[in-house]
Amino acid sequence: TAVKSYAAVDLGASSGRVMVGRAGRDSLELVEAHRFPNRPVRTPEGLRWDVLSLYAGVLDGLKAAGQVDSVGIDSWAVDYGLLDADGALLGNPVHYRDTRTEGVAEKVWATVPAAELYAATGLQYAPFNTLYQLVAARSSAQLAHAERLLLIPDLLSYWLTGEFGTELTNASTTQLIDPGTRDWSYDVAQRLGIDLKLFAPLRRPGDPAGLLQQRVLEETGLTGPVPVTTVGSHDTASAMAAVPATGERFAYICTGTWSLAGLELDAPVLTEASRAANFTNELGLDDTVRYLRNIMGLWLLQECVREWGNPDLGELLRAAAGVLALRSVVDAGDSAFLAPGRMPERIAEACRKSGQPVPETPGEVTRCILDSLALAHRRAVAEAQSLADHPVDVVHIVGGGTRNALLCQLTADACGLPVVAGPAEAAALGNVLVQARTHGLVGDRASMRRLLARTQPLVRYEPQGDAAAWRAAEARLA
Ligand code: ADP
Ligand code: LRH
Repeated sequence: TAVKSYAAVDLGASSGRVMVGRAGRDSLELVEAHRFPNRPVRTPEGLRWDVLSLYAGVLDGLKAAGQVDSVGIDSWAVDYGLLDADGALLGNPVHYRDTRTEGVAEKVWATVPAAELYAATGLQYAPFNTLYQLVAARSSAQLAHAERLLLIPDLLSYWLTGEFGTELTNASTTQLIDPGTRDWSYDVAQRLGIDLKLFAPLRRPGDPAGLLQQRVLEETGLTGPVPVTTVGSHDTASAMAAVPATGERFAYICTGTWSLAGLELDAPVLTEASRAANFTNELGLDDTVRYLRNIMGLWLLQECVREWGNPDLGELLRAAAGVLALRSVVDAGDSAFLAPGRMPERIAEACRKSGQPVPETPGEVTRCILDSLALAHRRAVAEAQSLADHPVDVVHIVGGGTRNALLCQLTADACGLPVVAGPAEAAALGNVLVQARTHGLVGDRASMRRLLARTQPLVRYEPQGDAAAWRAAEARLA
């Protein structure tokens, strides 16, 4: 039977990669063509993405990938580039961890109260939602000169094809989409003075997104025509599409720079209790809702490792495994940990403030981070089930964090549920599968998941240890 090759461009906050997926009716194989660091730059104006270096990585990756039948692009959410009337990029895209949105939410809520905003958009409060970024930029010269706003994957797609579009799953992270109509929230935008004409027309996973331009073909050595196919361009939407669940009663945790923990639902949960618990309703593939909470994730560890001069991760995790469990925990959902810098000290301060032993060695700090993440996973999985009235009996972990066996075991222990870990490159696999489906190689979402469960190496962790210890640790943070 036919096997086709798809290039998945997947840009995470810590690294970008171009993966090649070979998919057939009963086969799925993923190989890495090229991986490159994603290093934000602190300029005098603030924290910026080095989007040209990312684009160079994409071109190198497509060259290394060789001839493919189609290309799909996904990346982290919320951020964007602005283009002038000539289609030229205006400045470097602002990083969602930049401080420009500090204090902006209060201004927004004075016009559209937080409860109304939640009812209209279903999005959790996060200072970096595109809506707050645009309000923060309202009087900037750059925005005044902008004709077009392209979310990061749409910007790269534009550079590759010359065509504009706004992909829906990622658009749902702007806080300008109504999860009920799956169209723009015209009223919210108008009241906040956000010009929706900046956005290119919406497109959905599976829609054609143009062909690689002649210059791109020359640069990459590919032979045209090579189509770009719209995928779930939000990395978390693509990762969810690659959760290898075999039933309906599952929770998922996408672990990488962030931990995104929650459920796949048919309809948004817009209750006041859900808003108070800060759960978000982002849009997934095929009219699904990604009901989840953002947890700081392995960002906490990445920042410590950077501060410690990049010691070996394996050794650090072995040291952490030897540290007394649940000695001290921090609230891994706290946006106090959002900004970069001084992470070991900030974690120590949080432990001191809550009257717990202060972790000193890198092994102790690492253990504190992993225990805290597992505890936040437990809370999110439990609260999502009760807020959405959707019980689960298994937790799927996907993303880079599946390579961290200690984190997976602690998550199983904390949740009191079996954990199935894998695939690690879930976003790239979801990206490949949507391309394969568009070109007729796989069927619906359930058959995509069955294919994953059959072909991808997965590791199962049974819950162990003392459930009371997790309850007690949770109480310490209350
Ligand atoms: P993102 O897409 O957000 O950049 P990834 O999904 O690539 O993130 O996950 C990156 C994280 O995965 C790293 O920060 C690290 O904590 C973890 N990780 C990657 N490789 C390993 C490994 N070999 N052992 C343990 N953890 C790993
Ligand atoms: C993960 C992610 C997450 C968003 C964050 C900004 O990469 O896309 O879903 O909340 O980045």
